[in-house]
Amino acid sequence: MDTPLTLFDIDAVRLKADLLAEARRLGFDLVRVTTAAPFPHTQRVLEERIQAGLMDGLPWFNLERARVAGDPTNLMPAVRSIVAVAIDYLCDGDTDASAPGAPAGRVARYAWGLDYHTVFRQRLRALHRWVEAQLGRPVDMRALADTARITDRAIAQRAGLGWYGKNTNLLTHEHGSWVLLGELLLDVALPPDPPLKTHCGACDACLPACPTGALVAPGVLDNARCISYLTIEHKGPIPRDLRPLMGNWVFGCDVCQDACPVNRRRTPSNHPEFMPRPAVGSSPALIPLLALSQDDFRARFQGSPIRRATWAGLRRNVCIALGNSGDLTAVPALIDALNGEPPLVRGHAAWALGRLSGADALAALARRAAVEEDPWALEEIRLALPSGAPREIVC
Ligand code: B12
Ligand code: SF4
Ligand code: SF4
Repeated sequence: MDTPLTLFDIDAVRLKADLLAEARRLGFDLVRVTTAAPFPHTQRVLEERIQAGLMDGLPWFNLERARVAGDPTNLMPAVRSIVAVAIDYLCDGDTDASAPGAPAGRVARYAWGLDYHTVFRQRLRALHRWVEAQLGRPVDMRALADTARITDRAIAQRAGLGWYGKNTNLLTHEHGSWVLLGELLLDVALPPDPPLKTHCGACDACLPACPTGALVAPGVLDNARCISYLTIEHKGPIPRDLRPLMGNWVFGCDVCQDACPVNRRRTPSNHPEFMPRPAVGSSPALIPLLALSQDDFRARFQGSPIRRATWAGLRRNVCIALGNSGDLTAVPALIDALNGEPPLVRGHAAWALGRLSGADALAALARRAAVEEDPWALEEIRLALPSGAPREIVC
């Protein structure tokens, strides 16, 4: 009969040392090990945040998820150890040179290159195959990176990869918070590493830096106010009061990480997989993005995290960034969007035109008001027109 692997079967200390070296060879920048013990504190915090409405907007982030995340055996009953890994994604940026001087957006650094889920999955599976080869038998495993009901930061924190920052990100001594996290759950017992004793101390620079006030207390994020949530996960209209605060972020947000002293003076790792791809870039020209067809969107963002925003969602974000740009050269493209599809984009184009204002913008809004059939888009047009302006004229 098969027995689970234990310390009696192998020299676990040697296996762990070799596994850490292999993980680095495969392209992980940091790797440590923790046990498969439950995470009761994490589970309690998740439940409290959900009940306080701080995870609102993410319907899948529910009490059942918190319960599953509280114990790794819920995902893999045979788990004995968790190998926590991190990859540094800090790279030198570029700018979209296709239209110098034209309004440009900002993309969060983690999304400049390839989708990290793919990168982690391939490397974790390679690490799993290596463990099997070492042990000469099949090894039960789960390879995860943002992909299951588990709290990646809690695992990384307990394994000692880093500490919880007050901006809620996991900070590491070696790479600041510019790391993405993943883990390999194994049925092999390995000696665990201790957590770090480091914390943020008296610093709280990230809290006032957040443009939308989403960091409501140290280590506490109000999801529904976070630009990262709004630009990536949220699929409907963006609350009007938050739009002016979003600046030119069109996918994700790095403000609370840029404000962090631990992140300063970091040398970019420039790992090729996270370098800005020509089709995406770190600060893409906005006007061409607004004109993308659905097919163009799919082709341009193939293999990029940006696909998650969806065609409509990304162009909604572009409208807001253009509205915040103060750049009147954006008016013709916004007028096209005001008369295009879908209503989500029309409504945000109306908001942007109202914010940029000018005779052409206001005339286009008045013309569209006469024919708009979507009630929400029509309301946005009405709100965008100055009070007293003609609303049903055809210019
Ligand atoms: C949901 C989610 C989001 C949501 C909500 C974020 C949130 N409230 O956690 C949104 C869409 C907003 C988001 C945004 C981002 N995300 Co995200 N996200 C996740 C996801 C799927 C779950 C996170 C989670 O469980 N949140 C619930 C909260 C309560 O958990 P927590 O933040 O870990 O909470 C701990 C601390 O608050 C701590 N704590 C409790 N009390 C206190 C008090 C103090 C003082 C302190 C210091 C700490 C502390 O204990 C808690 C429990 O362990 C994970 C992947 C995963 N499966 O884990 C990625 C993940 C957290 N995201 C990641 C990234 C990169 C980002 C962004 C940086 C992307 C971007 N540039 O736009 C931003 C960062 C925004 C921010 N300031 O946190 C990385 C984080 C890497 C890192 N170095 O920390 C992860 C781990 C994905 C990955 N596998 O790499 N994300
Ligand atoms: S990612 Fe941006 S919006 Fe979200 S908490 Fe950080 S600074 Fe605030
Ligand atoms: S800015 Fe200061 S408080 Fe915020 S995460 Fe960085 S070190 Fe911690």
